[in-house]
Amino acid sequence: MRLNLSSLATLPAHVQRPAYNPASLEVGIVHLGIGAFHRAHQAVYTDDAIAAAGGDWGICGVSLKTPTVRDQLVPQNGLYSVRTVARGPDAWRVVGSVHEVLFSPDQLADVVARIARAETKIVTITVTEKGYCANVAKREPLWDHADIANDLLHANAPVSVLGVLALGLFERFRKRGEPLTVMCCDNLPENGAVLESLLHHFVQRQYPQIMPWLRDNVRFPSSMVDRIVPATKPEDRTDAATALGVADEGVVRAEPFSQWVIEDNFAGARPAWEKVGAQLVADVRPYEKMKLRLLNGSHSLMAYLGFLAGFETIAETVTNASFARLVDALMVEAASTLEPFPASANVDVAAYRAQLIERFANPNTGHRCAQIATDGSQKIPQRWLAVASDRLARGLDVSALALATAGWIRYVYGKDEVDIPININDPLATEFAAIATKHPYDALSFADAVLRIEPIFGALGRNPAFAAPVKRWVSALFREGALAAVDSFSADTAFSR
Ligand code: CS2
Repeated sequence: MRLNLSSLATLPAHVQRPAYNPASLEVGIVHLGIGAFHRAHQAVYTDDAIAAAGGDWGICGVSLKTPTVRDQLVPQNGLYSVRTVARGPDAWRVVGSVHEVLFSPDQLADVVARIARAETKIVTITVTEKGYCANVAKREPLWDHADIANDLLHANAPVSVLGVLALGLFERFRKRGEPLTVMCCDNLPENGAVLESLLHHFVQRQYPQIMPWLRDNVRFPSSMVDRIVPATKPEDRTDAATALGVADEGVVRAEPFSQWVIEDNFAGARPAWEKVGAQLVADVRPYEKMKLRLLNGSHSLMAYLGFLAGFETIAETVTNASFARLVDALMVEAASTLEPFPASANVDVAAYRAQLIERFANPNTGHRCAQIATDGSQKIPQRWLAVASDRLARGLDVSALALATAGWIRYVYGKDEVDIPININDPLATEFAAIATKHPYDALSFADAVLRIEPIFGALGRNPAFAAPVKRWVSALFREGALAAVDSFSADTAFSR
């Protein structure tokens, strides 16, 4: 038996299930990029909001790159379970908000029709940082990126998120042109403004005739999303079968914590997300900066150095005392660059930091360093390098950030500490491999060449106040390994306090 609308009634009592009839929903939201994160985050808020306040907020989930999720969820009528991995026993719930799942390369016409339908009020997006095919600093598409180049040439067979969205918007404009909200839910600073700019640039080239409508009718609120959602493990499927009594191919695992801060800037109606824990605010920037620089910054730090030191997961890494001190030092550096929150927000950065350590240390999350280590070229600019630039501009030191950056550089060298190749999953992987081949085991020249990759480092890579300590740490990492380097950093920090 499979989880689906007919088996829903057979679920054991301990499994939370939709407090409404999922079959009766109409689609009000199109979500592009229906991976595990969306299913454990926005879809859960929407499930709760429908239960709390009703509304036709069914989600049409779209995959752009692989049909896996569609193939898992269509036989289940969109239903799937979320396994919440706390320190105590797991909790299971079945989510009913996903109404339909499409794979855009196979079902493009349906995707476009969904975006164009008047009943669709909101498009949300999680395609990861690299999915935008963008120069984020310039807020412009990478015009020579293969996917963007394809979409400019074949407007009716787009493969990129910008191409699919532009085609859907063009169709919406041609039909009745109702206003629409498009909300980015990826870990990018000012993600709404970035997406708006990317899309405007793209549409300007592809469908210039809709620009006035686009400017006046389509809103791009920013949002800060947070929940640690590791990749689903094989045991999640076996355990789901036991917990639910039916098979669930779409199960996702997630930590108990969840946060969603949304800029209150919608073109039309939206689910009552504020009734179920989301915060609707005038300005998301202070929240997103705190989350990106403290949570994601620490994550990336642990991912590279923890991996090199031989740790499998974030929890193992953060429970090592030297790593804990390094994470703390990175958070101190990052915290000094945050923006003030409005007094009414009631945010306590010290408590937030302590809570992060608790979350990282949850032994049941099973969040692998190797998973977070992917796509570093797309992540480290907003997680670390912006922090380093801010601090250097104020004459402050960048000790922990320099070691973090060195850890990433050592990682993209592509061989671990016992010379086993590392599978570098990054859009710039070929570039890193070419640099490594040119400078075999030459820590300084390798580091120097990587620091000169302009799209990642910009001017910071040429600033000796940053480059010099980074290079020193890269040498130390090649010489002594990550564990020894982190130990010596931690000993120095302890000494200097
Ligand atoms: C992680 C994030 O994979 C990564 O890069 O840092 O996915 C992180 O788990 C989420 O942003 C938490 O909200």
